Amino acid sequence: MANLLHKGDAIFYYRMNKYIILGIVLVALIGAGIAFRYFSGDERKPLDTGIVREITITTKKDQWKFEPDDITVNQGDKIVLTIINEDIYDHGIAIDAFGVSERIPALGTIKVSFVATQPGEFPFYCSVPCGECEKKSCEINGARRGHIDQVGKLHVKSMTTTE
Ligand SMILES: [Cu+2]
Repeated sequence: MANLLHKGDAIFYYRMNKYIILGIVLVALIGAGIAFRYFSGDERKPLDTGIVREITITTKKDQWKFEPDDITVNQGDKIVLTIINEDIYDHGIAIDAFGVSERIPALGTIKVSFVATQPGEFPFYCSVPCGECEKKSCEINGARRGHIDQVGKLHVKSMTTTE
């Protein structure tokens, strides 16, 4: 059969082969890329270390303050918060980034847990209107605090090497 091919045909087939080989190489590269992503634990996949981190937070009596109000955790850890309300009125806790929103009943204790999947700095705050300081006795350093002051920060340290 080959001897029936004209010279032009041979060049045509040679070029076609080049494109087919190029195509195969391309498909193989893309496939390898997908496989690498899949097996190497791409950082866009939610991280879950299986480590449980227990933290206790207290809402101090008549201070409209979470104690502690600055918390650092590792990405991928399961955070179990125990929140103790020292006040005779309700408070709340919300961490929007992790879908946390709970009421903390007066003089009550609640537990909330979530996995800190994404790294960064996230605010947490009281999500239940709880009033404010109305008398001299609850002033802190000459300032009267209230619901809007009851905020904190959650730092989630990245556990991937890209950050
Ligand atoms: Cu409040």
